[in-house]
Amino acid sequence: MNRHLPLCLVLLTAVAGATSLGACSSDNGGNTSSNTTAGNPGGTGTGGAGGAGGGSTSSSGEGGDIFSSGATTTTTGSPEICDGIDNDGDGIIDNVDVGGDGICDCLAIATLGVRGSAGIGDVFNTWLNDRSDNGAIDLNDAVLTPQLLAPYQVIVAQNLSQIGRAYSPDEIAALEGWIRNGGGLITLIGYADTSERTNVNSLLAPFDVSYGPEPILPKQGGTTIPITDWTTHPTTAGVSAVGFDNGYPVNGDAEVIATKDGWVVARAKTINEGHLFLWGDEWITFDSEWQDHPEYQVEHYWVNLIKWLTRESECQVPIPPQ
Ligand SMILES: [Ca+2]
Ligand SMILES: [Ca+2]
Ligand SMILES: [Ca+2]
Repeated sequence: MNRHLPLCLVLLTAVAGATSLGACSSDNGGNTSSNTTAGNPGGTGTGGAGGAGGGSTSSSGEGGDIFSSGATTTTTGSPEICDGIDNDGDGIIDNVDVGGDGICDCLAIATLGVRGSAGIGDVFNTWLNDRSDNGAIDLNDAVLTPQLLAPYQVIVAQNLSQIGRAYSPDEIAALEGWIRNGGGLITLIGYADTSERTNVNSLLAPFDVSYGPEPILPKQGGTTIPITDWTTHPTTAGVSAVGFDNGYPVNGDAEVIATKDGWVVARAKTINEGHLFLWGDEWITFDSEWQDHPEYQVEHYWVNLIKWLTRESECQVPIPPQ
């Protein structure tokens, strides 16, 4: 899937870290407006380990049981690197997490639309850049095509009302096809634009889910509304509360993940190897929500979400205890 990544790592290895990741990011999706300027120590470390890759051809011998879920899976002894191959033969492609932060270092993630500004900070800048080699690629208003979407494992739809057009049937079909082929999409809402449901609901229509028209759960007393009623699900493990402010209900044919005051505020759906998650708000994207609210587990929620959205055979790394 992330077929551009190996070149990045080869470059990093060849020059012993002298090449910045900025050079890599332009190769990954061709988007020059991304925020991937920060060098990442994890990338250098995994690149350096690539010298032992000559022995990785023995991984073919593990093919018979690579999808075994047992903890005693035999591995090849080759270090895992971000190259689209299961180098260590443990059944998972590119499962690298040098920092042990629960975010796969090889993760290929992109955002659509524009980020919110009602809170402070942005989960897709510093936080994600510190935890994966590539950070998040900002696709903003790019025309959705199969070629554009193919490099990414996870896509986050932010405020789609500012892209200056309605998504075309071809774009809707491109995103639908990407999910059915194993992509993971999470949609956010609640940016307080009166037309904000139109574009996101058009992208969601092929999956029979949507955001309802009722603005719900505005802040009270200057603080977000705690969401506390959760379904047992991989995305909610260890999560007891996160904040919500002025979002929309999540309707349609998908598993209920969270509710508040009779409204469904999150749903999840698995489509083939792909995953779809709808959250009824955008306040989980603001760093201030987990810095100002020790009673919330927003950061842990994101780690859970990104892992669940990522295809099960790729980039799966252990989630550390909180
Ligand atoms: Ca592996
Ligand atoms: Ca690999
Ligand atoms: Ca990481």
